[in-house]
Parts: sequence; C-alpha cells; structure tokens
Amino acid sequence: MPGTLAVVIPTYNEERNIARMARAIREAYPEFRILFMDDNSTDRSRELIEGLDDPLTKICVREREGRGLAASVMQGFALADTDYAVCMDCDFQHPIATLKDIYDQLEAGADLCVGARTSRMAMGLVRTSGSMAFELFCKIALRIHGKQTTKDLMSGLFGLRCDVFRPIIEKNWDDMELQGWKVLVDLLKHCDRRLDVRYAYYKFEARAEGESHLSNKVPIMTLHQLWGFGRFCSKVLCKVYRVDYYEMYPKERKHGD
Ligand SMILES: Nc1nc2c(ncn2[C@@H]2O[C@H](COP(=O)(O)OP(=O)(O)O)[C@@H](O)[C@H]2O)c(=O)[nH]1
Ligand SMILES: [Mg+2]
Repeated sequence: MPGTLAVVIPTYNEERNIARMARAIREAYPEFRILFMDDNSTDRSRELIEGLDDPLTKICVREREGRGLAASVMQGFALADTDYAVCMDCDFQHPIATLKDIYDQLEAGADLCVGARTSRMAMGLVRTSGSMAFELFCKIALRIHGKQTTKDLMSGLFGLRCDVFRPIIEKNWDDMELQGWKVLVDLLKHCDRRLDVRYAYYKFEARAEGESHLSNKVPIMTLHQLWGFGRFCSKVLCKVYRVDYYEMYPKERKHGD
C-alpha cells in the first residue's frame, strides 16, 4: 500500500494565494490531503477554502492565544492522519513539483526529506546573507550539542515520517520555540536518534502575492532556540532592536529583572 501524505501549510492572511495554492496541489496530487493551519486570519482565507468544497482539503483556524508559525506547523503534523507530512509555505516560493520528490524519498525510507534550495537569492542579497549566517550559527550549536544537522536548515519546505516525529513533538511541546519560524531546528534539537535524512533540491522562487510576514522577532527567536549561548545572543539582539526580551519570554523573568 502506498503511504499517505498531508501537506501542512501555515497561513496568516494569505487570501491572495490560498485558494490558488489548494487548487494547484489538488490538480497535481489528487490523493494528497491538504491542511491549512491558519492563525486566525483577518481576511477571507477560511471562506475561500471552505468554498472549495474539497473533502481532502481542510483549514484549521487556530486560537488567537496560541498564535505562532512553528506551533501551527507542529499542531498540523499532530493532526495529520497520514503516514507522511510535508511543511510548505502558501506563497508559491516552494515549487509544487518538489512535493513529488519529497514523497518519493519518504516512500524510499527517509525519516526526513529536506527541500534544499539551489540558491536563496530570490530573498535578496541582505536576507540571503543573514539566512546563511544564522544557518551556520544553528549548525555549530547543534553539532556542539551532539545533534544531527542538515543542508538548508532554514528551509520551510520539508517532509517527514509522522510516526518518527509525532512522539518527539508531543514529548517536547513545552520546550519548542512555538512562536518561532525554524521548525527544522527544533525537530533536530529534540531528536535523539540518528535520522535517515535525504534531500529534494529545488529552485526557490519569489513570493507570488502579498508581503512577507518576517519581523525582527524571527532572528531573536531563532537564536533563542540555541541553548545558553544562543539565548545570550538573542538578549543582545533584543537590545539592538529595542525589543523587551522578557515580554517575549515572560517565564524566564527572574526576580529583579
Ligand atoms: N500559522 C501561521 N502562519 C504564518 C505566520 N506568519 C507567517 N505565516 C505563514 O508562513 C509562511 C511563510 O511566511 P512568509 O511571510 O512567506 O515568510 P518568508 O517566506 O520567510 O518571507 C506563509 O505561508 C505565511 O502565510 C503565523 O504567525 N502563523
Ligand atoms: Mg514566503
């Protein structure tokens, strides 16, 4: 029996892309489930997906309190009632054709198949350089802590075996950077066994419609994922960006801070 797959797509105010994305995936893959994990968008996203009337396409509108990209993706992995799940963005930066390559690698036995970008220049020079610098930092931190790393650790496109990763997510939910963006980093950080990692290479495109949701909190949260030294750096970055660290992480507030 071929394995089943759910495409988990985190969304926030993607009305300009969402229905087209659902139709494009459905046209290419009649059997894949599609699960939009929407963070209580203020636009017509929900209406547009419900209007498609496709039994294999669902939109889960999340509670406002638990808002977060990583929380959405990981909750989507937990909800997906399939053998495999793939995380993919809703703005056509990730080619739909790469889903097939990821599926094939998972069927061939991979635990994790990372969509690896052949170039990141679609993000522009400044963001590409930042992305590569942060990736290097993440790789060093993971290695120091004896964890596995992958190519394109910053990738928002990757597929995994649900039976391998669901227990990791459930067990470590409270330690995950739930508002963060680098889901792959958290999954590797909390994984204690050697994974069979494979790759699907793809050309990274520019966003189709709308604007990126990136904010200066994303690099702060990425550093915060990286143990003690990473947290120290995230505090420094908070000072640079004039962001209140303890407002982001109230549980870390000590008496006197
Ligand atoms: N659920 C959820 N999705 C989000 C959030 N922020 C961004 N997204 C989605 O995550 C994906 C990547 O976001 P995007 O703004 O394109 O970031 P970029 O590609 O790094 O510039 C898109 O599908 C967004 O709609 C959020 O807070 N919650
Ligand atoms: Mg994008």
